[in-house]
Amino acid sequence: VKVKPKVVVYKRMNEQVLNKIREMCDVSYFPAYKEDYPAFLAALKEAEGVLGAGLKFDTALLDQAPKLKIICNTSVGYDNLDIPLLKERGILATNTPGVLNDTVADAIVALMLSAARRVTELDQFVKTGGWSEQGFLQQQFGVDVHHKTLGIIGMGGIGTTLAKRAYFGFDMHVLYHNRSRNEQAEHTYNAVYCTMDELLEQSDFVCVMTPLTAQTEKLISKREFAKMKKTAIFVNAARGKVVDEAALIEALQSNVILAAGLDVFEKEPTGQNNPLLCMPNVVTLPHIGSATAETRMKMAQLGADNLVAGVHGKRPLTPIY
Ligand code: 8YV
Repeated sequence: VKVKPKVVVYKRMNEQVLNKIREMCDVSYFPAYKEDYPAFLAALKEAEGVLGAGLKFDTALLDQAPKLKIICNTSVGYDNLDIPLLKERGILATNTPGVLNDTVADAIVALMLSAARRVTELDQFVKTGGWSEQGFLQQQFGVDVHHKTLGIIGMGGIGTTLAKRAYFGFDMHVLYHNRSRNEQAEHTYNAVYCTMDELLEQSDFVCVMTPLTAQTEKLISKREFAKMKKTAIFVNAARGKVVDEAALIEALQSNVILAAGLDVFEKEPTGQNNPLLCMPNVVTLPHIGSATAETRMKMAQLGADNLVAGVHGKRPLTPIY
């Protein structure tokens, strides 16, 4: 009888996907691994593959997983992995690119519109009885999105999908700054490649969508906010650490920019004492950019397919290297 390779799944996973993995692997499932860490480590010690998101696989943890052949993220971001270290140890690594582009781009548009039209603030205004006959309707609220300029920092899969929505859905003028040119976006959405400063100075909406790397940590800081328009709306659905959060707080408090829409934070979950949570012109989401039922299913399925392939000596579908 062929022995099934041992794997660890350390993130809550759809039962249907889990059972598909169980057909091919001996699964140790930890939907809340921190609550049962000794058992998690014991399983990791025997595991040839792991599936989940967000857990930092540093040297210390890898030393406790001597049989590991593959680490599979159910996320497009892989800042929890030290790729050179994994290469050195001959451990494969995979992520889930592409399947979440539309869902995350939708969430970014939701943040843009909510911040521009002050949806969360005005929703509370109505629900707490603020809407009365006395003169409310004479006041102007919010700013337009259509026909404005959107600056995308990081024109990868999600950025390009966002550019499509902005260009075709809202008649926006799209600028972008990227490590390399994106001819498809330029041709299809008339996106204009520009320097970081040109983008910051000309954009009404600034959206950062880069991966978190040593080069992008605190990429957007005091200097960048100062370059933005006073009417600029800043959106981050990448990683919190791509932004100097103290500089963002200061820029909002001193009206250097108008508003922000944030799906990610330097520290997650972000504590109640974070000033960003007390600002009416800041719309916040709990890192749910990709978190729709349909897309999380696709991410889980892709992660599972990578895992099963990797522990059976086959090339995974979406390897990082
Ligand atoms: C993940 C994300 O769901 O894909 C990413 O990189 O940030 C989200 O889609 C999150 O990282 C873990 O659940």
